[in-house]
Amino acid sequence: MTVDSSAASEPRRSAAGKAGTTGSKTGTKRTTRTTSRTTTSTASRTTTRSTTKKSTDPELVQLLTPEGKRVKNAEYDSYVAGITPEELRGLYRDMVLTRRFDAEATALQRQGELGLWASLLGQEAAQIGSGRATREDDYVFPTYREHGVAWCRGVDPTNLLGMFRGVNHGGWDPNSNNFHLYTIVIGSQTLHATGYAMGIAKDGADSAVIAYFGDGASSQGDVAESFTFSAVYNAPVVFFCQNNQWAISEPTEKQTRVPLYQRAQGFGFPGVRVDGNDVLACLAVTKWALERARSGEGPTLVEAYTYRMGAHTTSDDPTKYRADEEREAWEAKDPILRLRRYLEASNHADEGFFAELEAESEALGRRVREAVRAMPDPDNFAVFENVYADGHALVDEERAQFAAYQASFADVEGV
Ligand SMILES: Cc1ncc(C[n+]2csc(CCOP(=O)(O)OP(=O)(O)O)c2C)c(N)n1
Ligand SMILES: [Mg+2]
Repeated sequence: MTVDSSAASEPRRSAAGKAGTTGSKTGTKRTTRTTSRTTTSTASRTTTRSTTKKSTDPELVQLLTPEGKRVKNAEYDSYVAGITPEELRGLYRDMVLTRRFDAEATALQRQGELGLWASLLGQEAAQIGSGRATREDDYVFPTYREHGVAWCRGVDPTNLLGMFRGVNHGGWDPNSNNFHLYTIVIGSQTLHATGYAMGIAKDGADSAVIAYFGDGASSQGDVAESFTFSAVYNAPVVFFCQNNQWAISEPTEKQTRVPLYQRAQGFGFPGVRVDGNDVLACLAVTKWALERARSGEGPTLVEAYTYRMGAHTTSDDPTKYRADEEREAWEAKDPILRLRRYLEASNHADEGFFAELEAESEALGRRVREAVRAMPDPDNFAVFENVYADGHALVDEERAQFAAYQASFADVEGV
């Protein structure tokens, strides 16, 4: 891991319900956010949402402003206090390379090399900050968009692409990097994470589990069940919700009446809203939450407040349901730009560093492109393998039907 976790020296917080001393935690008497959203009556039904901060907005934990200014935070500073310039450059490098990889994957889909791609554009800080907060022995349960977290866990980026090309069902061994396979069934991985966390607690391990999910997933019953079980069993799990404001075409307002982090209070554990475009804040808050889990204090909900800059997937067209101004407002809060500004202002990186990184990014793009094009097509019958450990009559029947279907092409070719 790039970042030393020994800075996590702040005294442990008390258990659920007493955790909040700042406005950004649950358990405090904060007024909830009133959202101001005007729906346009255009044919495309795009929406314009207020991006100006109101006095009723819940506070974000923020350590770096969009202008790249370091701001003090009494509660979380200690978690990044020992961070070195080299580690800061490392976080920057992680975000730049992740974005480059993501752009390459999007281009590969457009060129017909991938069937689909789910871009993480805009969410680099949330993923790199939280990913770098994890320890090697922690276990990560991602959705389908956690390319930055995969990068932090040491999963080779080319391995993420096989499933999107349709040549395999996963592409990596989850136990090699303690990074579970991508999960498309929305919210279900939070249950897997909770069960896994209950298991490692029974084993007496001091590692922790982190489950990623989205604002849309927060409406799933699976997520509510995970919250209940993890709270009641005091499971060492961090629920990391990337609130990127959209669940395909549904805005967050359609998922919840309260800021998402406040949901945790009803289940009896702390929730925190962090600036999801601030890599330092995401690192600090996730370290804190993982420390709580490791020291037996149970689950935490972290809501990383961010924005999906791109389409939901390459099959989606966001211009049909949201206004350009919304995206433009979030562009000003770009996670990579703000760390660059900070690095430059504090003389932690020079032109040589940025130039080298640019070259490294291009090399990564090339490597990914070549690797995808060279991926062999799978054996047509591989899909029937590994369905049941000991085989199954129905699978045998389906395999036979498929074989007959394949054979039917031989006739056509022979005509
Ligand atoms: C159980 C289930 N229901 C519906 C879907 C279809 N679906 C795919 S992505 C998605 C939206 C998820 O939104 P969110 O949780 O906010 O994650 P994001 O895509 O924004 O990262 C939906 C409804 C699904 N994959 N699984
Ligand atoms: Mg979302």
